Amino acid sequence: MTSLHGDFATETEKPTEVSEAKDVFPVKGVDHLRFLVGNARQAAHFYSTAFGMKCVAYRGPEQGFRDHAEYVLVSGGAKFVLTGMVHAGAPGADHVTRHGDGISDIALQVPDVDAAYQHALEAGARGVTEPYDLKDEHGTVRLAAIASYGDTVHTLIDRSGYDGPFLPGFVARDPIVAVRPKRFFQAIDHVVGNVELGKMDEWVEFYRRVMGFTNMAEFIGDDIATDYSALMSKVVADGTRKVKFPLNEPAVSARKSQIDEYLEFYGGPGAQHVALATNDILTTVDAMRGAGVEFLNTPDSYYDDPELRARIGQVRVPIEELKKRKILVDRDEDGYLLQIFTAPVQDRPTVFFELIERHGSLGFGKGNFKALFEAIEREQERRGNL
Ligand code: TYF
Ligand code: FE
Repeated sequence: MTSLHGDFATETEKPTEVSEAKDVFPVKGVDHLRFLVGNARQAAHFYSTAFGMKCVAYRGPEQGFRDHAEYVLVSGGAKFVLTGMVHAGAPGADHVTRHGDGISDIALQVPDVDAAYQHALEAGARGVTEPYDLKDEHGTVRLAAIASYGDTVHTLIDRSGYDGPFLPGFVARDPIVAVRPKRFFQAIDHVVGNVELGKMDEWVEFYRRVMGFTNMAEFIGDDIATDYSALMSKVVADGTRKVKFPLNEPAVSARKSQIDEYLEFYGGPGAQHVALATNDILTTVDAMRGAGVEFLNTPDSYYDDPELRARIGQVRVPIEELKKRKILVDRDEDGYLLQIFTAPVQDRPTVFFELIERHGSLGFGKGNFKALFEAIEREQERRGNL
């Protein structure tokens, strides 16, 4: 039986002081996200029609991989792998039982898999799969995997010796639906993790120690947590800020935190939302809504607030265009951003997506946290989970 992350599993805890973490663990970017789902064939259809993604590769029983059907979808530089279990005993079946559809792997491109893996273990990370090669007629890819929060892993990938459709073993395949003339988004902007109460700083420290990531200025501290919503959040990023991982934990409050709701329904820590970078959020939101994707509502009062108008100033479209579509806007010292959030994309109130159009701003929409969290809480209430 093939395993999703190789057959090697070890418990290695060897925390050592590492001074120059960044040099031993340079990260080139997010290679792909793997979604473990109940039905990859239908998920591939959803991400093709509703997210405008293009199916480019496949691997399954037809290629001799008897456990899984895997569809690779791309939109610009963003790559999703949708993995479904072909029979009950397939690796990953328990993941879907416990978590529902979710993100099992945030795969990172690194220049030297062996060095990165060794460094990660020395810094206290748990090894999931020792470095190994995948080979076919298109070349060789080196991979390894380390554990992150919950059951989430980071596969480490060096694909410099390969020029095939995705990874050795995968075959190129035709798109599932006619390819859209214009892509909906072109990159993964950030991937957010929800961790348990009191664990946020431990995971911030994990990314610092293991990957040399540093804390970005923007975070949701006690002030915002108590005023707006019951969560705390910090952002870690690599030196180039190409890879950004905000980390949330629930905060103690009178009502059930949105993070508590996630943890309860996901069955533990996991990836909460994926922000997709677009350069035309208006067209993308229209297309996604037209394809049946639900977005969180923003009350008209948000747009009519004179304070918001003054703070935002001029953006590339009239505010009315944003109001029509419930798109949020925030500005900081570097510029502004437009953003909008989908409702959860599966039955469980767990994983959702964000669309983000950046114009200079490197932030995450701090000015929108209140409006956003109120919208999330309205949805929580509708589900009876507040
Ligand atoms: O990634 C972020 O930080 C923003 C805001 O539960 C956010 O998208 C933070 C926490 C949350 C939902 C959105
Ligand atoms: Fe976000």
